[in-house]
Amino acid sequence: MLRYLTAGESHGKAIIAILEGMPAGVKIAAEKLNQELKRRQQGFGRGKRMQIENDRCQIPSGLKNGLTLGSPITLCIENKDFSIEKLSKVMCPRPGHADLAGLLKYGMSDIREVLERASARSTAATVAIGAVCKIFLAEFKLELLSRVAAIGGETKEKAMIEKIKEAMEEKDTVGGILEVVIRGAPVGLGSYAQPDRRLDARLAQAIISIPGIKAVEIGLGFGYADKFGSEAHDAIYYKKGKGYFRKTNNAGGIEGGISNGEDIIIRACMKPICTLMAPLDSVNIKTKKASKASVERSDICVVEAAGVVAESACAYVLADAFLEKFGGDSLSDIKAAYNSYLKRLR
Ligand code: EPS
Repeated sequence: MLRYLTAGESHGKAIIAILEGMPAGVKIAAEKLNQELKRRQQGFGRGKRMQIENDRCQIPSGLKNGLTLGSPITLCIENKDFSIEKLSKVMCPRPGHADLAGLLKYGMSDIREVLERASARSTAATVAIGAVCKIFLAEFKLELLSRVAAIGGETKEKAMIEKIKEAMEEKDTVGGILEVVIRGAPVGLGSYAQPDRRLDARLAQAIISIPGIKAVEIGLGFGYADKFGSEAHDAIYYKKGKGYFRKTNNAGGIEGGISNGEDIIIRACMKPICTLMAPLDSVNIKTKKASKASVERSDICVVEAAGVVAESACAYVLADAFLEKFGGDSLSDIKAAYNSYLKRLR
C-alpha cells in the first residue's frame, strides 16, 4: 500500500512530504523531480511568488545511491520566501477561499493562520510525490500528460491567452478546464468490489482535493447526459494478435471502476483564483463592518500549473492501484508479476 502525508505552510521553512510504500530498487533521479516542480511553476498568468521561488527537491531519506530502499521517502522543498513570522495580519476574508470557514472552524483571530496552510503552495508536495510515482510507472511504460482545454470559456490558444490578459487588465482572475491523459495503463487497475477501490472514485478524490478544483469528469463525463446508450458506449471488437479493442473511448478508459486498457481521460474545472486585485465585498472580522476583501500577492490564472498538479495526483493513484494489483516489495518482483499477468492476458 502506498500512502503519504504532506506538511508545510506557504511562507514557512519548507514544504515536506513523506511517501511510504514505494518498492525497493526504483532509480530516482532528483533532476526529474526538479523538472516537474519547474513545470508546476510555469504557465501564463502566474504571480510574483513564482519569480521568487526556484523549487528544488531534497530527498533526505529513502534512497541509497539513487535507488529506493523500500523505506519512507522524504521530499523537502525549501521556501525562499520564508517570512511567516513577519507577515501582516489578514482581517477581511476573501470570498471563495478557506479564509472565513477556516477562521470560524479553528477559532482564530487572524486569517493569515488559515491561509498559510490552505495555500496552493502545498501542491509543490503533490508534484514531488507524483514525480516519484511517475518514475515508478514509467518502468511499466505508463505515461501521464496534461493540457489546458479551456480558459474562461475559450478553447483556442490565442483566445485563451487574450482571456488571461483581459483578466489582468481588469484586475480580475480567470479559471478553466484542464485535461489529464494516462497512456499505457493495463486493463485491471482498481475494482468494482468496494466503492473505495474504484479507480474512477480514487482519481476523482485525488483531483478534487487540489485547491481550486470544483468539478471532475471521466471520459465523456457530463456529455453522457445528452446521449442515448447506443451512442454513448464503446462497442467491443476482437482481432487475433491485437486482442480486444474499441473504436471509441467515451468511458475514458474506466468501466466498472476498473481500467479497461484504453487511455484514461480526466477533465477538471478550476475556479478563478479567489484573491482579486479589485476585491469583492467582505466583512472585517474584528469590527464586523463592511469592507473589501483583503488583497494578497496572487496569480491571475493557474490552470496550466493545475494540470501538472493533476497529473501528479493521478500518478499517485495509479502507482497505488498498480502496487495493489502486482504487489511486491521490490521492482523486480513487481515486474515478474506484471509480465506474468500480461502473458495470461495474451
Ligand atoms: C503558490 C504560492 C502562493 C500563491 C498561490 C500559489 O504564494 P504567495 O501566497 O506567497 O503569493 O502564489 O497560492 C494561491 C493562489 C492560493 O490561493 O493559495 C504556489 O506555490 O503555487
